[in-house]
Amino acid sequence: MNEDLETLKRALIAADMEMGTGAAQRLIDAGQDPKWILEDGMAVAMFDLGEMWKRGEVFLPEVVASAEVFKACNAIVEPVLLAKRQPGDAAAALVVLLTVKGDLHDLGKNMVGAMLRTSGFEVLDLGKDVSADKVVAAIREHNPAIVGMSALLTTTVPYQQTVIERLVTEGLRDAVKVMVGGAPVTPEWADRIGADGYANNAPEAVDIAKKLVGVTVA
Ligand code: B1M
Repeated sequence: MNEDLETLKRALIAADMEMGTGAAQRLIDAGQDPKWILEDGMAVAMFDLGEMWKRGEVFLPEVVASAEVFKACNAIVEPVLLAKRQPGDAAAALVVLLTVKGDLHDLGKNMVGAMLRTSGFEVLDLGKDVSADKVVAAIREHNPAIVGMSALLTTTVPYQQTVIERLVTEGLRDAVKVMVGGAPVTPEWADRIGADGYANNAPEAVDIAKKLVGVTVA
């Protein structure tokens, strides 16, 4: 157990900006792996916060505040992650990344984007609340290898299917691989909607993206 990582998790849950950014900085200064800080620390804390929210132990304003602390800590950790960028075999591959229409959750999607960039992918981030129209336009304009869709709400997950169906009607489905993710998304759902890949977390998203563009994963 790392004391600073535990402090960072506690700070995210308590929405304590000073404690959070301080712990994130100490972890970085100590040379800790940014992927580990993000996945084993920050993502876990937000999941725990979600469970507390479900149990009525915290409320929306507190979650909004925690998300702000998350962003500030991410601003300390992500540059170190990106500095480790290894162009590698995936360098030529472009990923268009987005959170689907109706959904404003973007912390996980941003984490996926950062880890893809670190692993040599180019990433065009369309942001959150993104419509199928925008996805179609981005594919036509940028010709990506992969479209990656994140969804965090049970009410917005079906929009991943809407986008895939739209790609079919636009004659674009064979031009691009589709990867889906987000906390409520399952491998079964990904299969059902005909996605090419599903990932449970950001490091896994990198492995799946590499497989989708034909790069051997060690
Ligand atoms: Co919201 N929220 N939220 N929220 N929120 C959840 C999702 C919820 C599960 C909380 C709960 O009730 N326990 C619940 C959804 C319930 C449901 O759908 N059945 C919920 C709700 C209800 C809501 C609102 C409706 C609340 C309201 O207004 N009454 C509202 C909806 C707004 C909207 O989107 N239209 C809302 C709002 C918000 C905030 C704005 C306050 C904030 C988001 C801030 C932001 O993102 N900028 C927020 C937060 C922070 C959460 C929780 C607590 C944490 C989400 C998060 O950031 N996790 C969340 C609880 C939970 O998820 N258990 C919750 C950290 C992040 C690193 O993890 O996003 O899962 P995650 O990403 C992971 C993996 O999923 C994966 O990799 C990431 C890294 O490992 N992954 C991918 C993600 N995308 C991927 C894409 C891939 C591959 C992997 O390929 C393309």
